[in-house]
Amino acid sequence: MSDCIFCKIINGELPSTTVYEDNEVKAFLDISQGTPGHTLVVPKKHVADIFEYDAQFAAAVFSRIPKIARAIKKSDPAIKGMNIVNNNGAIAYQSVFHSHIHIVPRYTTNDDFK
Ligand code: DGP
Repeated sequence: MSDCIFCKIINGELPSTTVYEDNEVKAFLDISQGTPGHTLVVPKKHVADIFEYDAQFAAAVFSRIPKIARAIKKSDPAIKGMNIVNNNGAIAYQSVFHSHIHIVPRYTTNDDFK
């Protein structure tokens, strides 16, 4: 999709800080950094939301999450947990309409949460 921010990040037309990448997904730091290390896992194929996933695509995308989450957790001993969130539709607070999964690290205190 030519006007999609996340397609442009995946294609290297826009900068991002890559956390992980393979044939199916790219994971990069969320620009908002809700907490430090807030990461988006984004399928390389442009799909708007979960309603466009079939089982095989879902398996490919979601199977990456535990590995990426573990790597982020390992990167900082202060990370004590994580929220893993997938917003679908404007009413559910989706603002970028290229499907993505948020990984939001949680620390000893949540004082840094915005
Ligand atoms: P959502 O509201 O679930 O659609 O989340 C979209 C997220 O995308 C939001 O937390 C901010 C992030 N975001 C928006 N534009 C950019 C960008 O250009 N670069 C990066 N890294 N993140 C972005």
